[in-house]
Amino acid sequence: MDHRPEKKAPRRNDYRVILHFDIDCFYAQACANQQPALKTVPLGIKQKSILATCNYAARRRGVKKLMLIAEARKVCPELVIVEGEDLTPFRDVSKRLYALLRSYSWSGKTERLGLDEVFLDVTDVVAYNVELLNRNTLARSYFCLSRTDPEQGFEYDASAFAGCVVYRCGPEDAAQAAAAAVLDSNPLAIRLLVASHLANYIRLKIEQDGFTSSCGIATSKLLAKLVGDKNKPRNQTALAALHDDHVLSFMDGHRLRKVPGIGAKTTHILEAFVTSGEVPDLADVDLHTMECSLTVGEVRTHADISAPTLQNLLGGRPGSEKGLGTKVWALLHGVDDTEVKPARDVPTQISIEDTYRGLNEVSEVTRELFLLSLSLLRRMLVDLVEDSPKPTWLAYPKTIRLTTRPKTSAAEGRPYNWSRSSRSAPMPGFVLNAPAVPADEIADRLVAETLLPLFYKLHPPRQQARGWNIGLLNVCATNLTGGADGKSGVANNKNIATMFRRQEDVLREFTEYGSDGGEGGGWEVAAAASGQPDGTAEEGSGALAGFSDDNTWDQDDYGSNYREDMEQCPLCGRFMPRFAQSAHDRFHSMEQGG
Ligand code: DCP
Ligand code: MG
Repeated sequence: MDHRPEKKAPRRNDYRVILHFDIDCFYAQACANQQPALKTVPLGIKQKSILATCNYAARRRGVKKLMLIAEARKVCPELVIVEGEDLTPFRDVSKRLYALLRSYSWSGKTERLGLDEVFLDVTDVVAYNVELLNRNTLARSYFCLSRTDPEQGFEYDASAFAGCVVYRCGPEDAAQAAAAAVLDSNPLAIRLLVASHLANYIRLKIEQDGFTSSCGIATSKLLAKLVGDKNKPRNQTALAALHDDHVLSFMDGHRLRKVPGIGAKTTHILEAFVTSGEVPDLADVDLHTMECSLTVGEVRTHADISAPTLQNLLGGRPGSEKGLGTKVWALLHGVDDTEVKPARDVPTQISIEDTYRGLNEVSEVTRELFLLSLSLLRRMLVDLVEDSPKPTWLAYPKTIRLTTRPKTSAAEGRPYNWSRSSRSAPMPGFVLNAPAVPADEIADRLVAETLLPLFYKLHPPRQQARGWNIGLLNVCATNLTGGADGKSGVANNKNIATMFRRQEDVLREFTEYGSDGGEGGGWEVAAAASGQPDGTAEEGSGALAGFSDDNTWDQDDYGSNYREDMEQCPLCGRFMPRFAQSAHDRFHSMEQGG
């Protein structure tokens, strides 16, 4: 008798149309816009000793994202390198581009992923415009961008797709796909075709704002993100996969690790199972040395793999997401029903952090807390204060939290989240005096009156003799109210000030200690985050962490050169050399909310 599991394929819903935009070499374009001479040279953006990114001229010469500066210089001696430590300009551009993208959404379903990626659910806009099509005059169609103002729109040729198309099982002539749409009257193909013109129009608008981008057009976030990657930079691709078989063959060719939602741990477990039939103990997993070329197809078609077996393999591990096996089984089939989350006007929290080689002196800690406070204030002013007609706080953080972590060395093999501990206090009312009072005055007071006292509670002066050895400081403005929850609307300065006075009387301080993660990895972070007494989420719980368990929607291939000293980020699952960790921590801390 055959005991092979039943391989029941999950059902895919194709009723949505989703666009995934990704700005090309984001930091590099942002810098080049500020210094146009950089537009024509191979350009790398430096953070500590690595390249956060590089432009495509540099990539053509062999430079890669996250390469060591020294190596990049060797590969491309003419590479121009620009400092990219200060993320403020990138965040500001990100916010502006996001607002532009949002303006094309009718449903408000516009979700950011990191600083330079946005999903738009345009199902409603597309359905409206499909209704408007006249089969006899397709080449002279008009795309309505507004339901109420017919003058807002553009002319387009609806007899052809805009940009590239992956049709049936591979990239084929867009004309063929258009034929499927028009001649065969395939409603899905028609919707994707119409959406491809909207994507093209929006990309042009982004270009008018100075940025080229890439876009994927499909029926889920998963498929849109994967297909958008097929033609980069400055291009777009629609996945006109009209039948289950087409979707499966599209998925099958991808490396497992490239699938958003399938992370390093999952990949490792599945690889061991597929290649040797063994189920590895997670404690034995050495994700640092993991190389995996396993494809989706190899796993999906494996005789012993099904939804229940995946649930056995992946589910039930400490901290693992409920239903992980079923989710992975769905992803292998190109099925992803997760919604594009509606936009928020203000972030849920704002945090700024940096890493250090071990701070031990009060003066060092004071200086760093001051710099972090300044950045935090700047961020708060950008994200929470509306400038016109006069500066008005849209939302206000009721709590300020300080988190620290000791410095560890690579040799100790500590997980990223090891020994993080935090203390929180009410946010002092004087921060509201910004922007009228200069930020450095407020930052000075914040350090002296709030942050240093919190620091001493975490690290009593009597312990200084043993060495505080601070490896990370994070200052977080959290527990936002006002516009933040989308309910209370816009608050004005006066009642915010009243609120501050009241809460300083009422709010009690609380302490939380980071879990000593043990095995490390994102599951532990998620667990640590869930226990926030103020009900807010921990760093990374914005776009990225909202998506996945042990993994990320935003993965890169970090190459194999750095494996000997690699560390996995628990927030997004990326591997990176330890020296890159600091820049990467900051990358996450800057991308929250908004
Ligand atoms: N970034 C970072 N550290 C990482 C990943 C990204 O600092 N580990 C920053 C630099 C990038 C930006 O975020 O410019 C966007 O990340 P992407 O992965 O989208 O990379 P790029 O936009 O630079 O390049 P691409 O053209 O491949 O999208
Ligand atoms: Mg990008």
